[in-house]
Amino acid sequence: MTWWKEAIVYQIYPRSFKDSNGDGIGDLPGIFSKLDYIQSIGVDVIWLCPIYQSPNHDNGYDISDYRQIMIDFGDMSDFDQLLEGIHERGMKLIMDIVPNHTSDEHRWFKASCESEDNPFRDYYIWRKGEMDKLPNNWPSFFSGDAWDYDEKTQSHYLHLFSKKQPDLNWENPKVRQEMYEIMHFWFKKGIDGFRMDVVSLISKLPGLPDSESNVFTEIISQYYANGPKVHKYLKEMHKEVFQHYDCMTVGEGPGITLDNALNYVGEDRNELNMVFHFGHMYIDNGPGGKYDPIPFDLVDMKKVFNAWDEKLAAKGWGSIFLGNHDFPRVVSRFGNDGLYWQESAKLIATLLLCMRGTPYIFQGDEIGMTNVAYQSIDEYRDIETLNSWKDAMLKGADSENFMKLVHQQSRDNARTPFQWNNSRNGGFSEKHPWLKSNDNFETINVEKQENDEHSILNYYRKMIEYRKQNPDLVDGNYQCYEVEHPELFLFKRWSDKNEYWVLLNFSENHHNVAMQFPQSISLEVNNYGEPNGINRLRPWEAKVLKV
Ligand code: TEU
Ligand code: CA
Repeated sequence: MTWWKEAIVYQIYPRSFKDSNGDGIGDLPGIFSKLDYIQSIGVDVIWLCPIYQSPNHDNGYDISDYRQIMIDFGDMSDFDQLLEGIHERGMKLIMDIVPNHTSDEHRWFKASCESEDNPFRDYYIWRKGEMDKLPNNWPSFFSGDAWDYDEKTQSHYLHLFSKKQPDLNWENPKVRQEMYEIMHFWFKKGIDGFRMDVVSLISKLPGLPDSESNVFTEIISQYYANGPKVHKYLKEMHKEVFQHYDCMTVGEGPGITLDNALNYVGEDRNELNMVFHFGHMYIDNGPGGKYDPIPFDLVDMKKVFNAWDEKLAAKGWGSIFLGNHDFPRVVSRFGNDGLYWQESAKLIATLLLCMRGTPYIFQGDEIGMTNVAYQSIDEYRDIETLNSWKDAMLKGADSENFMKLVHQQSRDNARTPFQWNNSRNGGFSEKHPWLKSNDNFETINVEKQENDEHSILNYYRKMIEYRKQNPDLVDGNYQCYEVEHPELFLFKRWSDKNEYWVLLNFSENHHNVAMQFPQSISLEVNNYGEPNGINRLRPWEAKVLKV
């Protein structure tokens, strides 16, 4: 099996992982100092969120120089040391690259604004016209319009994200070459692959037509994603860059659906190894998006997993994730962060590590970090949260109600400082961190869980070890049972040689599993200390059985 199929990935949000120099911001030496910890979890690949030079309007997803390290995070020698430390421990590193847009402070964009005949003009997407007449009706991902006006040349430029993130014009072959050279630059340093930010959006619809939908997820899939040349570009990228290295590629793919996924990851396509799709991540979004939520339904989630597994089974490969730096904490969102915090965090680990595909663990989920609820909007830092707040207040929303939504949905839920121990700021930093620590660091932290063999952390270690010893869990067949059951997620994994059953109770209720298991079945992993009958499931109980 290829290494990236067997791998388990650990995602680091550098700003929030570990501060080494007391400025309140996580950094590369901080990560370096924790490599033994990361290795001890048993993961194989580290995915680093962007660490390039950036004015940090969107925490590094607005890059102003793709070949420099962000000053807050250290310098190139810190990077080289980190990469060496990762490789010395037998792990690999994938970098996060943002090919769809740059910062407005990137020298390309500054030049592009200079004049209509500047050689960099066509690096971006400009439309000449009057200030209050927008080129089309597209909304940005971060509230407001996807266009901003530049007086100097009396033109609008397109930005699908914030106005400080102008979209690049991939039609321009020079833009594509620049991006390929940047990738070579990092591969030559020895990195092992890329996670590619919103790569599904790089090819724009010809003529940039008005959207006829008001439902944001529809706008993404019908107007922003999967443009007519996206596969041309990805094949070119593969030919120019990826095929020269033994690397792993995963494309972040808002708008990628079951119907077009294989065009990106089909084995015969020479494009990407994997994509992140959002089928399950947008599941509780209403028509207005994440700040218009609808109740989460386990049956819907199972159907998403089942359909994607089936789609990719024969000639593709999936990525399995339940959270990242853009979503609420998994235990708060899909589990129970109150009475059954411990059990449900372990249940989520069981799901992640028993599915077919490459699992991605987001930092802190391995200790069950939870959502945060700051009192005031002033404590929040995330641009999406702050823009949504402003937008809602302008529209006259009730601030108390909207604050509840912020507590539930904000991306800052995932970005609070990592909780290492019960000292000041959870051991993340000596100084006031850039984003306030979650108050619960005294009860939820690494140090405490290291000393408890039944901790969530030690369960992750056990589950990872178990997956490694039972590789049929990586690529064996998958079948879900009792799909319509609203509280149980039951599935079988098997090969010619082995058969596994995974029983997950996503509720506080006791359940009996109707299945008849053979006498010879054994209980291999369980998130409760004391075993009970094979068919019985206690609240949030998770079991892995082997025939
Ligand atoms: O995210 C793209 C994306 O689809 C998100 O905007 C997502 O829909 C939203 O955050 C859910 O609330 C990527 C990065 O992961 C994100 O951090 C960046 O802000 C964004 O691209 C722009 O680069
Ligand atoms: Ca620092």
